[in-house]
Amino acid sequence: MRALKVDVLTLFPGILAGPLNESILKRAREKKLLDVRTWNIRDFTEDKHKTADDSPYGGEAGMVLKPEPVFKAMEAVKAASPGEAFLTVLLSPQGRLFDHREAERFSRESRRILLLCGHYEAIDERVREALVDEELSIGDYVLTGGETAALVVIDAAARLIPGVLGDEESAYRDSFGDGLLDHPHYTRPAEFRGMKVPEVLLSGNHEAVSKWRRRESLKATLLKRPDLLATAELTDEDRKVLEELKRKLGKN
Ligand code: 4GX
Repeated sequence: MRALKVDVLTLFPGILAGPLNESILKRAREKKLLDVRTWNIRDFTEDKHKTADDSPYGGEAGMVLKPEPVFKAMEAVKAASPGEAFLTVLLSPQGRLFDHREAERFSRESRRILLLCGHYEAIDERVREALVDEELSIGDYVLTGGETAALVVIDAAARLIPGVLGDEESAYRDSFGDGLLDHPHYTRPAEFRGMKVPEVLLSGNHEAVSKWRRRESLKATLLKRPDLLATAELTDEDRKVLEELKRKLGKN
């Protein structure tokens, strides 16, 4: 049985608690397919004010996460799983961009994944140098902290673990697997306020439905995210359909 094992180091474990205790992630944890442990960095401070941050050397604005509590916390995480290997990941805007491929890689990772979430503007560089294997970013924008980024990574990787999604849901799992955007979906009624469901979906012709879906995926990708076509898995038939769509949509 494959499982995703994650330790999250954070100053605000409460940010993760809600999302991990709802819906699919909650069920995955109950089924032992997802094991997430959160650790509060503040518990590893030594002074009576439990100081985790300090002002930067060299005099600039903002605060920096201190190295001592992070080193201590990481030592405690490792001591709690003796003999286990870890992949330590820092979430920050300076990281390599996290995408579906990275999610796949994490979902197949046998080591425990240690996610380090900074809150404040920065983290002491000695943490990065001594403790971090990889630095990842979930996108080119700035968050208030790494916790929401850690949740994105956990969520995207967990749903790829076999058994996390039910049969009904897992049909959707591949929609990014081939690098294309999803096709449109419809449910009852067949006509709603004058808006009709495409005829082919009511036809019962499975082959025609599959062709329609593929075509719609290609169309959505061409119109909304043409950059994805460069790396998508395309058949010769896909390429023909794309050429035809480009002509029709005036994309040439
Ligand atoms: N994708 N942030 C981290 C503080 C920080 C800065 C530098 C360590 C080093 C982000 C993102 C993100 C804001 C999380 C700054 N910690 N994380 N935080 N985009 O914007 O992952």
